[in-house]
Amino acid sequence: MGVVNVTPDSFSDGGQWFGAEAGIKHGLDLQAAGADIVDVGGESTRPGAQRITAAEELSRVGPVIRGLVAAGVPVSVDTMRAGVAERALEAGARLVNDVSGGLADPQMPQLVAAAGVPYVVMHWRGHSHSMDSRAVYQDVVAEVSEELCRRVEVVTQAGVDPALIVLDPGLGFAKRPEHNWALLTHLQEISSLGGRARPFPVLVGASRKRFLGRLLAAPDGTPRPFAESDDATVSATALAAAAGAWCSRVHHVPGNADAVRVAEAWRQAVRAGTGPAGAPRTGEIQTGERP
Ligand code: PMM
Repeated sequence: MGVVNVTPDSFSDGGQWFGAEAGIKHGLDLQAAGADIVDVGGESTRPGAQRITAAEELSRVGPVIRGLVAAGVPVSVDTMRAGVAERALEAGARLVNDVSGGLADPQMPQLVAAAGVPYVVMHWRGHSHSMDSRAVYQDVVAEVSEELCRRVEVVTQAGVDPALIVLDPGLGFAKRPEHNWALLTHLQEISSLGGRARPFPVLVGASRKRFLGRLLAAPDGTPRPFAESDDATVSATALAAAAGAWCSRVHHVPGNADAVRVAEAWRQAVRAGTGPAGAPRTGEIQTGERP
């Protein structure tokens, strides 16, 4: 999933694709680079961000969604507002990506249910201005799973088909770096919500997030700038996809599209119990010999 943030202030790419023409061009570039879905959002969720009005949000995303849909691009809308999602779906968006999992706007689950489209339900504890103070967990994997489980109950009660739900641990949203790493390494638990027989597809949004910038900090502690953590994002995508993630939401597609293919080949080989055709099995490689 390639990201088009039609905002002046998103933390990782704010201002770059602000304006319909720039947003449409960027969405087309993301698709050409290998994105299967282009996610269009108009409201920044960077920590500390203040909300904009629904009218402003719609005026940002509407023209970009219409332009991309007209060009045949599969589009998702990144919004917490049912009214914005409704207009986006009318304009041809095919998926609703709600970072609040239906908490910010109680009308959202009914709207998605009536539309019958896939619904990304992300783990969320509150709006951006207050999320850092909510990053308190005893057992982050168990608590995020429980809180997502509750959201699944609420949205399915509102009529959303469970087969159309995609779960997202919400990396960086009310999460400290150690929380993000714990969640990334326990995607199976998120997918099965602690024991369901039928797992949910999982979307991971690690791209350019602060925990990657901090991991890659300079010796003096200065975090790596966002745009320079794309290689780390590719690594996270490969590991998440190899662990079974359904989708990786990223700002810079090429390396990530390759990583998804590598991970898929990896998973196939694991399932088949062999490596790619012609490759020797691990047991056949002698010490010191290069395969
Ligand atoms: N992260 C951001 C925005 N939307 N949607 C989902 N499903 N998952 C995420 O992790 C997510 C998201 C914030 O990142 P950005 O402002 O750089 O796009």
